[in-house]
Amino acid sequence: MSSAAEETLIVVKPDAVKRGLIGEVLKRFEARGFSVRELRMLTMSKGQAQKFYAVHSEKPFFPELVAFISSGPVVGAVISGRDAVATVRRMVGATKAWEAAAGTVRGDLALGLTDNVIHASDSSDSFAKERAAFFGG
Ligand code: FUP
Repeated sequence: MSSAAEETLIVVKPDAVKRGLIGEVLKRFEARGFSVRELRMLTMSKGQAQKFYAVHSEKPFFPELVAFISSGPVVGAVISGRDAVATVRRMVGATKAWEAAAGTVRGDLALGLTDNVIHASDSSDSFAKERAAFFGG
């Protein structure tokens, strides 16, 4: 049994903020037993978005991704708790929201690909980089 306390980053994306889903998304992680450690609403500049999504910079969808994530306010939260990275990713669901299982954030709230409601770090290494890109420093 794994019980390591970890931190991860979620970002409630512009589509979800516009739809009034900030509380619905955060509630799910709190209800599961995670704690919100840091929380901020901001609109990313194009440069900040490029840094945040640097891992995808060579992908064909990178320009679309950067344009979308910087298109309006987002809410970033550092989520803390047992096995946070993997468990939060399971709660988020499949990238293509139409393929995401019911009960996951995307499976219950989204139908898009780029506009798929939420980002969550895929490793502790990604978390460190994304936290720096989102909160600064
Ligand atoms: P995920 O980790 O599930 O958020 O998904 P990925 O890291 O594979 O992709 C990062 C983001 O790029 C996803 F939120 C969706 C978006 N994306 C596209 O917009 N087009 C694609 O073809 C693939 C991914």
